[in-house]
Amino acid sequence: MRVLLINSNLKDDILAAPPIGLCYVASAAEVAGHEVRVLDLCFKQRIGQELEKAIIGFSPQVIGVSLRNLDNANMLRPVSYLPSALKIVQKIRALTAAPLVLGGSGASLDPQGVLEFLQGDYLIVSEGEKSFVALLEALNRGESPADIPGVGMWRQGKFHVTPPQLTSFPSGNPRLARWVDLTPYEKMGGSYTIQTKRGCRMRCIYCTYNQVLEGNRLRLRSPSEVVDEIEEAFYQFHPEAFEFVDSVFNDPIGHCQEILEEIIRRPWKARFTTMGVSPKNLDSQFLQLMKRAGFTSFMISPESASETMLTNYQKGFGLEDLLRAAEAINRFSFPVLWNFLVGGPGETARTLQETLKFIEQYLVRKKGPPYNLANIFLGVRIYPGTKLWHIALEEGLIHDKSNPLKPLWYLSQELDLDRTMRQLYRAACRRPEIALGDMEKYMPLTKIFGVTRKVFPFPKPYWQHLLLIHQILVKLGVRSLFQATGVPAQLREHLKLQSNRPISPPVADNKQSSSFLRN
Ligand code: B12
Repeated sequence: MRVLLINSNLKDDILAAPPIGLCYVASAAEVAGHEVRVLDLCFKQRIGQELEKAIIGFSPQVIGVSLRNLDNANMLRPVSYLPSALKIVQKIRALTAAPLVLGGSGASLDPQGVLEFLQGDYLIVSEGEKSFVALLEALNRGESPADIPGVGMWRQGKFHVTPPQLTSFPSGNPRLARWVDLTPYEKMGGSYTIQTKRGCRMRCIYCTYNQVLEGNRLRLRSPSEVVDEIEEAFYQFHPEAFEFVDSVFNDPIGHCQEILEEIIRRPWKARFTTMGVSPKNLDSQFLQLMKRAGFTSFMISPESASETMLTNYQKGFGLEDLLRAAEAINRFSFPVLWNFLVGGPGETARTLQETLKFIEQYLVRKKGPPYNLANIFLGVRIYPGTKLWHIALEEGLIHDKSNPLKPLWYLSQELDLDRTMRQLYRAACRRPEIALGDMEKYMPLTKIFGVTRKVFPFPKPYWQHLLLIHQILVKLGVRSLFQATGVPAQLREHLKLQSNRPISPPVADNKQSSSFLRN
């Protein structure tokens, strides 16, 4: 069949992410004998014309659209990506009657809601390779795909979905650069992305990885296969850096070490980064291995530095692990982006103070250049299928008709919002190492890095330079102006509206929970 796969993610700033998931699906469909084309709409100026060109010239028999993000999961600066995705789908519908299949992490988080909102014909929950290929075969034979694992669709007016089967890593090399032009991503400081495993065995109460997206059964790729993929890309496309996109890069530690050792054994030298490093098993020896393999930066998400909150979030590590990791990190010169989540169950002014104290004690380096940036988000996004969803239901923060497509937030009722905002702003105005979620409004300005890169070739990834920008802003006193008055009142109003159960439900009654990946 002629299959057109479209990336609807238009986020084109320094966090631009090449659509690796869509490439996995494209490669699987091609291997199965289909004629496949990929249209990446990120960085495109004229979306309508791009769609016309791709659809009219090719006459696809099936169209797949990836929805990576529903929103930016940031309560202080909420942005929904659904309106732009809807416009893309509407344009596609105006151009062709080909069946439209939705997929991607955004689509998997609320399959029924997304299928309904984006008016798709089918939706693939969780990983796409096997389910999408089976769906194509069923459509080709004129059969119903209703029994294929991971397929969501309308049946007799009702939403029907079958649980996905996540038993092994379903494919090898997604051949990212075969499908997508990585040049604009590289200009924005992006990297060639690599996945070494699927599944996450952590049990963080708010997280979707182990519940909804990848399941909690680890499915590891062989280290040599992973490094072969890197090697092939290194010689063919010469990317400036590679980025591992695993949920948690260093779990299981043995598998991760084997990959790093295999990289070290190869004759080339590449640069690496990743977003998913856990403080558990993070010591000087491991960091040394990362450095030898070519790591130059990474992200880490402890979410809190309060023992109470680490327990409440079920992070799977304690304060001792975190302090040991921070001390080890400070012995190296990696730029590190630390993510913190303020406001989960049990958060109080005291637990927040413990986190801020940790940041001041461990992330503000006493001597030498600063390398740590603490990114603090207030409010925890509540996703269906997670433990936090049930906690929020019990506490009345959401109700049984809550619509997950609208960002829903958990904010500890033990927090005084006015005081919390003061605590956060004061800390952020004092320390350039602290960025608050509302700084995301300046994210589009980061495109300047892409424009000026020839004159100022800053090292990549560009997020590490946010620290310099914050330093300048703090010195100039500009950061104190950011203190948005009225924010606590707005947040309170949002939470009130969110907890009000509507008289007529916004979503159909036959809604199913997407928690079927839970063991
Ligand atoms: C790594 C990562 C990042 C890295 C990306 C680095 C990079 N260069 O790519 C960084 C840290 C930069 C990042 C940033 C953000 N992220 Co992020 N990220 C992830 C993470 C952990 C992995 C994504 C990934 O690459 N997976 C590997 C690929 C292979 O998997 P996949 O995309 O899901 O694809 C499979 C299926 O979905 C499906 N599929 C995919 N497309 C299609 C299409 C069709 C047609 C079909 C049938 C199937 C299909 O098949 C694929 C193969 O099996 C996910 C969580 C997760 N575990 O998935 C969050 C996640 C995607 N991120 C999320 C968010 C919110 C963001 C940000 C908006 C945060 C922010 N405020 O800035 C930004 C957005 C960045 C952007 N450009 O879009 C959310 C999205 C949920 C939501 N609320 O909408 C997630 C799900 C985490 C969460 N909170 O649950 N992220």
